[in-house]
Amino acid sequence: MDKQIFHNVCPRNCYGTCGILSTVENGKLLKVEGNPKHSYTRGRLCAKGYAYTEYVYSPRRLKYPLRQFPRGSGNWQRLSWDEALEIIASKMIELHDRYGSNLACGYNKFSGNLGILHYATEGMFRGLGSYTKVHGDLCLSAEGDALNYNRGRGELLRDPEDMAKARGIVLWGVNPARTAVHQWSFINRARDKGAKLLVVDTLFTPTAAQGDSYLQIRPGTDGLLAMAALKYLWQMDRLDMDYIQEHVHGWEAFASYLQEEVSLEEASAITGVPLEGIKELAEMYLESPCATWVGFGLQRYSNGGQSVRGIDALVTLTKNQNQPGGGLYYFNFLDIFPLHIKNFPRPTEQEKASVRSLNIIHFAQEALALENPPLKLLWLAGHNPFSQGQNFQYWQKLVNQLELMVVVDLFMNETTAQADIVLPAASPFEEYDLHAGYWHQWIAINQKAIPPFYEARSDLEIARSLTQVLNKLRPGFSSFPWRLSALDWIEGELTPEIRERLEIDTWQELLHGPRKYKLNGSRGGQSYPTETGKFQLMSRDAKESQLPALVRFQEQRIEPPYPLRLLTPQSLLRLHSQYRELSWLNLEEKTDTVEINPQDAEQRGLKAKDHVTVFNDRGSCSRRVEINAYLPQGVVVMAQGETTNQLLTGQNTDMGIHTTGARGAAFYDSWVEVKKK
Ligand SMILES: Nc1nc2c(c(=O)[nH]1)N[C@H]1C(S)=C(S)[C@@H](COP(=O)(O)OP(=O)(O)OC[C@H]3O[C@@H](n4cnc5c(=O)[nH]c(N)nc54)[C@H](O)[C@@H]3O)O[C@H]1N2
Ligand SMILES: Nc1nc2c(c(=O)[nH]1)N[C@H]1C(S)=C(S)[C@@H](COP(=O)(O)OP(=O)(O)OC[C@H]3O[C@@H](n4cnc5c(=O)[nH]c(N)nc54)[C@H](O)[C@@H]3O)O[C@H]1N2
Ligand code: SF4
Ligand SMILES: [Mo]
Repeated sequence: MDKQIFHNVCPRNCYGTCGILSTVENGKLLKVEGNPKHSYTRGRLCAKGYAYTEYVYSPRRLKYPLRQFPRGSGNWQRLSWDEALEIIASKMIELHDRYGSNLACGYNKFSGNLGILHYATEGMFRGLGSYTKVHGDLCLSAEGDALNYNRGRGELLRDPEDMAKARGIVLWGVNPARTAVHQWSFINRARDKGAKLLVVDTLFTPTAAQGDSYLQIRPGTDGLLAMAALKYLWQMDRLDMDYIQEHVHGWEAFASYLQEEVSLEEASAITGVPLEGIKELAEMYLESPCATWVGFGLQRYSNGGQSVRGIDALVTLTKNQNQPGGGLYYFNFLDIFPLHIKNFPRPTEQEKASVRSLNIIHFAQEALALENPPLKLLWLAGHNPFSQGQNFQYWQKLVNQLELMVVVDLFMNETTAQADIVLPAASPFEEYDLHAGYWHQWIAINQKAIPPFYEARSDLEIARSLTQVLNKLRPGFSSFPWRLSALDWIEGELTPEIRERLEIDTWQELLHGPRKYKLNGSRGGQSYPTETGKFQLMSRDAKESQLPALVRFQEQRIEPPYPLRLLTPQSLLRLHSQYRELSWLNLEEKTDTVEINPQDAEQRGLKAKDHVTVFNDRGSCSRRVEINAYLPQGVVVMAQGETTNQLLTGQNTDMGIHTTGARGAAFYDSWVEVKKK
């Protein structure tokens, strides 16, 4: 058979959402490459993307449904799909008959695959009428609310490709050298035309190493740095007061705050950024258009949202938001699809059924508190909470309470190890799907390019087949429209309005390759959908949410219970806990070290390679010491996930309720001590 080329999409929770061209021969995936027609991916993938040919055929991929008996024993038995689905369906029906509703059944799904058809898991539960669901987000939350308070609801819609037009770029708490490698072609295009690159990060990252300037900042103090930069510009008479009068609400209160409470010297002492650094940063904003990219790292603090409000004020008060290529870049989700797969119409009595919702960040703890009925069946998909979550003691208790725990995944991991039944998920090459990124503006259909690996099924196929079994055992049990295929759902999502913006007549045209979604012009920062129609330095909504009404620096209120702050950022060759199985990606990742500053090490009598215990009142981990002279004092770094996350303290970010239904996870508000073994 001839070689065929298919269009695929990397579905990870990643800035890239890359367009892939897959070469297939005799049903086998031979090669993957970036789609050159995709103006964001531009013919490239990251190392994880290029490893898909290993990923798809990895001998460690799950091939069949499996049952573990007893739970946690490692004693796995192969099941047929019929057997597995019948066990699950019978348990659901039994729980329904015992409790008189399906509330004892719940799911917790997260970001393993961000394809639209992966909402099938939500749809499958919605079909039950009553059920227990999940809300909130482990990844981001605070920034969305922060920007709503300042600018009103609505998307930012900065096309990241426009960063190429900027005359100055500030990368603030973002590490694209690891987390968004494709952005470099746009950053470098701007630099080729003379743009300066300034990086603000607590860690001297590979991104910082690329900067013309690097400002090392103490964790959680970015709001103060932004305030100090604004104070400096104001003192130097470099703010356009006419513009501020016209477009900004709350200037008077803000000005008296700057006047009375912000001192450059004090800001320098608290942030650790020297005075010259504060001035250099401030002056970047006078080189309009200046692009500021605020990453997710910055907001993983109990004052993270308030820090973002401050940075946003710096961007806007210096008039950069209006400039082509300038302004604030952040998460840029095209929230355009109707998502019929999780919003399909149901019978009236089901519409009235009650649903319980748990915050993903405190899922296990909240689940344990449920009564009448307790949670008895849990379905996990696209999520590895036993590695990436926190508060494992609650998770363990929850597992003990469950009568059935089902996990859908492609590989065994810390979470499948706790399951009764594990169902093998299809890889992106084995299913149709539809994708919109959360950073660029490309929309794409992911084609089914190869047959499923052994008995793997997509989350949609699993939802369809379980629904069928439920309705066979108990007619009318679920209203999930199981007859609809992947392509039926995709057709329904590509509404006439969306097709118009993609400049296609029929949805099938998208099968021939991704398209860029045309925006209806940009708002340009002239008027804001806020209560006052202006950019708000003072927000009534914020005040009503018991937050500071004014944009200002918010000190962290937590008294550090241990001397060293633990940072656990993303790593280059992992996507959180994913890809550990692949030999191609196992070159450089160190998961057994704790990086520590030389003075902190000396105080504790530690030398490189020493075996140590990193601990707090939550738990303890064995690690080897790595001395890192670039680390600020008082900060240690460990790879996230696995055992590390037992040390997290479960704090919330200050904001997030409006955007995701719950405040976010302040992963970096965690503290530890290190001692020699
Ligand atoms: N290779 C790879 N790429 C990924 C991922 C991955 O796991 N691996 N994960 C994806 C996902 S889900 C996400 S959410 C994104 C996240 O990607 P980014 O938005 O880049 O966010 P983080 O990597 O969490 O943090 C960015 C930087 O913030 C810095 N930082 C921490 N605290 C502070 C602070 O107080 N102030 C300042 N100024 N900086 C601080 C960290 O040192 C880090 O370098 O990456 C995505 N891309
Ligand atoms: N310490 C610390 N912890 C963190 C963070 C941090 O900065 N520090 N960052 C947080 C962030 S930003 C995030 S986004 C979360 C990520 O949290 P998770 O989403 O739980 O992380 P992953 O390890 O990516 O787990 C996704 C799982 O989905 C599976 N999967 C992939 N494709 C599919 C599919 O098609 N179907 C199904 N059913 N499963 C699939 C993968 O194999 C993997 O097991 O971690 C958070 N945890
Ligand atoms: S992990 Fe991110 S950058 Fe890498 S191929 Fe996937 S979407 Fe692209
Ligand atoms: Mo994330």
